[in-house]
Amino acid sequence: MKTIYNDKHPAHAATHEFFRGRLVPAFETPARADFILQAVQGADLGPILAPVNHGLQALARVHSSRYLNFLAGAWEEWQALGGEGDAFPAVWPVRSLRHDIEPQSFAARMGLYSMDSGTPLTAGAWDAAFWGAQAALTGLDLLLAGERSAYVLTRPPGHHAGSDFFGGYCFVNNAAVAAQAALDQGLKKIAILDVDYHHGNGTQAIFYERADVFFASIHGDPQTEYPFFLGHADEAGAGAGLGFNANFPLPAGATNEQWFERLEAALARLQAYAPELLIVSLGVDTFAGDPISHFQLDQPEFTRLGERLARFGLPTLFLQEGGYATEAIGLNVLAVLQGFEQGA
Ligand code: OKP
Ligand code: ZN
Repeated sequence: MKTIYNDKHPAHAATHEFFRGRLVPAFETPARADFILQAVQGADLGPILAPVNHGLQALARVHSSRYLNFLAGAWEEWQALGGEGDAFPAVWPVRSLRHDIEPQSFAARMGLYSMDSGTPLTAGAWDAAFWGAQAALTGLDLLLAGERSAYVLTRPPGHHAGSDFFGGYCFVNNAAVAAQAALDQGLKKIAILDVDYHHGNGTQAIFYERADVFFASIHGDPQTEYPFFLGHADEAGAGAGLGFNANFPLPAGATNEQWFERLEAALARLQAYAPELLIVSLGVDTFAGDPISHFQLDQPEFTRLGERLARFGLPTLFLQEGGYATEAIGLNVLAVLQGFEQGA
């Protein structure tokens, strides 16, 4: 399996994030991707390629242009204001406040375009996120040229980012960009399977009213787990998209048996949809040792996941999402990818 490595990822390097009332060391760090790269290289998984620039247009197919313009210039604006350290939002347009007018104030736009205060906007966030999406598009190219699978090694992750907001460490929704690009190149039905511990609210929302992308997700119950405000089992899609969204929330602390049972249920829904391409939002924060999550998967289960996805039998694009047990992340990801290769 080929890996597309976003070598611009270190440009996004937050030192701290807000957690329980104070700044704590950031969980989403460059070291995560470094460990994965090391594991992929050490195992000789296959060639490691650089992303090819497909331009901004592919991002604009799923993100609003005012949001992309904001992201591209945010660091400069923050610097011009004398911002010290990373930028964080502090005010949000909640219910009854307006979203149609884009305020001049940078602080106001930080809130308009974000969903939480846990996502530091750094000097290199845009560069890293832009090239992450390019890496996803490059991986898609490989599949469209006939490869059976590809792995996109990138950070920051993408699945929480909506059409016009960042959050949950995410800025550009790589899975959505890749799915839309596949449709734009003539495919008709795309399946996205999100196995990250956290519900992929951004991906779900982007395709919620559409029938050409089926989004299925297994995740910690939003009653207690981030992103809290989306990811419930009754979210089935709307309008033309009704019936093309499926959520499988599990309580924090769920067993591996429960997790694989939900995986089967999710795959059954996707299979009935008869998609042409599978995009996997591959978070490995389902790992038993993850510091911010509460499932129990370990390396044998990650291998089993990879084998099962191989038996699903579709061209498969793996996109890196979460996973915060930094020292273990490389072997956890590798277990999925090698399981996939073995499960051919
Ligand atoms: C991103 B991805 C922990 C607070 C949690 C948000 C979690 C985002 C997870 N200090 N903040 O889905 O792995
Ligand atoms: Zn996650």
